[in-house]
Amino acid sequence: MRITVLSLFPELIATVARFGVLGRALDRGLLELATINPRDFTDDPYRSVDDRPFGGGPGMVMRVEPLERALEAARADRPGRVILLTPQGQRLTQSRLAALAKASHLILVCARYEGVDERFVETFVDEELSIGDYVLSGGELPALVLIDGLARLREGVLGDARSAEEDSFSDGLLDCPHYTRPAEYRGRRVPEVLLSGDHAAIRRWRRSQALLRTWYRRPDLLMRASLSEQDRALLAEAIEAWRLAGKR
Ligand code: 9D3
Repeated sequence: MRITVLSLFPELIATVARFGVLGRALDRGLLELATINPRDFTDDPYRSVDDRPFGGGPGMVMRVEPLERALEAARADRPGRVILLTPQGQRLTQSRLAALAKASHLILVCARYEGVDERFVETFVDEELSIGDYVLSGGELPALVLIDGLARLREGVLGDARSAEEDSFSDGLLDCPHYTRPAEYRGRRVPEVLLSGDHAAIRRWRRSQALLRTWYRRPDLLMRASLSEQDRALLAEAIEAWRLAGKR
């Protein structure tokens, strides 16, 4: 899979992408990342990529021509799905990530200033995505969020010990709590079941904790999750234990 990012700050994308799981995926050729700067496609002496909004008002708008030429360069040797990162987009979710991970070429367009000329969106953009309802200063960090999420879904990026399938959110639930040594820290012991060696009991405990946490912290997720009869029984039992422990 190739990802081409159109950005006025290509070094920001390239720098962040060097680290961790994503960096290793790029090193191993499991993912190809290219950046294109629309400023390199301007034709005036000031290399201006933005201009004042028709109708007046504060802020500047990204001009359509440098973006169009940058996009032409991005598609020169392979067509691609064009995604604009914008606060006006559909919310990025794990299922949207999974769908995008199947593409052969994604072209991510990052806006700065107030946004891009709407005619660019109408003419060239296939999909508009937001990463959440808060105000950032541009599309670069959202693009990196998207790229990071995509990289972990590519075959071979994660070790086979842990598949992307068993991730939190692929089954619509939050993750269970995790512990490592020491077995006691400041008088707090790790839940005994995790030390028991009883793998069926451990699996049940983890599932019940995932269900309980999702019920308590993110009831919105629980509403959409498809729970088995056994899940429902586990959750009912966990809620009862939680109430008896006086947590509420
Ligand atoms: C404060 C400026 N706002 C006008 C009232 C509009 C605005 C324009 C440009 C708000 C944010 C941005 C820059 N943001 C993005 O390009 C962006 C974004 C975001 O801010 N939040 C969540 N997801 C995304 S994806 C792209």
